[in-house]
Amino acid sequence: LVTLMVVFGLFKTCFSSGINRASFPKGFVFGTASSAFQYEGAVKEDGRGPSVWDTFSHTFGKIIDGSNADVAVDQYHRYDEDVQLMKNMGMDAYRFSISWSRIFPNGTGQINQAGVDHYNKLIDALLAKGIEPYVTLYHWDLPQALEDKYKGWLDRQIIKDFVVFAETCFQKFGDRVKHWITFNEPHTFSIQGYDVGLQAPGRCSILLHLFCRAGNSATEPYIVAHNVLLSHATVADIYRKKYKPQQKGSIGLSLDVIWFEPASNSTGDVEATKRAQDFQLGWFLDPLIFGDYPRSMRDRVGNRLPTFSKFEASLVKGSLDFVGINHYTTFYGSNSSLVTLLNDSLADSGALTIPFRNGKPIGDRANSIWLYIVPEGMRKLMNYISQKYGNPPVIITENGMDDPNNSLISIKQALQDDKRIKYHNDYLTNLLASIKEDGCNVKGYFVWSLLDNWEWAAGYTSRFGLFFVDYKDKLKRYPKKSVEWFTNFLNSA
Ligand code: PSG
Repeated sequence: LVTLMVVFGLFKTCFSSGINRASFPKGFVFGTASSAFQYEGAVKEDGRGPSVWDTFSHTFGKIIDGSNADVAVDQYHRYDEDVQLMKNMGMDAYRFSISWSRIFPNGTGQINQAGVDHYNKLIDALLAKGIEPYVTLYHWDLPQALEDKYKGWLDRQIIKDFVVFAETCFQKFGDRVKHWITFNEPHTFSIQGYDVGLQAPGRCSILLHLFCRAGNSATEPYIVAHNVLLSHATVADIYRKKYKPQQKGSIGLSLDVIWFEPASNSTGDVEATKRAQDFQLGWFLDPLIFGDYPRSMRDRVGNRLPTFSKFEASLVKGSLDFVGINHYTTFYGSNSSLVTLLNDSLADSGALTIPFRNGKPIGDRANSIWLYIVPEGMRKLMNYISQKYGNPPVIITENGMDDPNNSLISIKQALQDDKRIKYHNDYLTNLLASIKEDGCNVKGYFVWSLLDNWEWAAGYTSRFGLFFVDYKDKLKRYPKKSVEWFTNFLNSA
């Protein structure tokens, strides 16, 4: 009887809602995602130059476990093995990023051929196994040289240097790479890097510069975001005119979006929740689709918000073939002027967004303090984008959850990730409903992440992988139960 129950239980977790690849439209892409700094390691090999994240992670007190990504999960050397893992699951695609300072160790100038060779090998290994590369050009690892030279994203010179880096990638890899993501989460790195200082380059002015030596939390996040938008648009324009006609690829970017649910149905909270979404998704997607920042941002930020010239506005507007969305969680939104005390960009929205109401969490929590599990948020977000922005093609470029890195439990226990299976099953069920029942134009889904990896300021304390990485034994990879689930999902029917 016990055996029967176990078998039945397994059956239930595996097939409960009965969805699988065949439930999705033909051609829908399934993949896993990663980024160079979190995966590669080999930070001093083959001529790679340092990035702002090397500097930041080696600064005392910035990473909770005092770790760095000098080795990370060593994908620089183990890409063949990792590609085989994707292949075994039946994944269609792999999203990874190119380290700018491997290609240009000084950010500009001389190309480092060894860096180009590495990505050629990775791309060829993927294609040899029938896996499509989706390439992110900028996943936060700015060459330190450009930070030193002119403060990186704060200076307009960055646009020119990013264009050279991007064109080099199109020239070297564009014969085989057909999906380009210029930027990963400009909202996250503008806020974390320049408003609260919790990520590289660690600039802020909150709390009288107690956390950060330099920075201006009221202006710099907006300047950074503006230069990112202009960089994206310039590169997209060049790609479409010079490379796309032969290479026939597509170009977009990835935006992090928390779904916000009004904390109450009061007008104040409902309006505040709309503003919160303007200040997160709208900050980037309004310019990219409509050609300007949201009205609420222009009104509230005033002359601290940079403006687009007529030419720039027309360059930015429509500069996407698809919208990449990194979606993990849902928070409540409420009206609040309390946060203005901080005198930073977060205060400007006049909205408080937190995962609690009356002391009760909005959903079950994963390991990250910001990651609450609310699967319906996925469907609501897809509908919001479709309705507000004219149903553009969307790719979910990240979705996933983490477990703690718990050294007290055995590997065998750590592989039993039923919570992750349920997370993906439930988010995918909602995504499917947004496509099939609501008509949202979603084209693909990438799991964050293939492997456990180095989670920025959280270091190695967080495990987002479908595969467990044994940091104590030569970085061996072990499939969690979710690997079996995805293998069934992708190969049945
Ligand atoms: C994404 C979304 C939120 C916070 C952090 C991220 N959120 O909803 O509050 S960062 C993002 C990133 C990747 C990370 C991964 C997990 O692109 O590099 O490892 O998500 O944090």
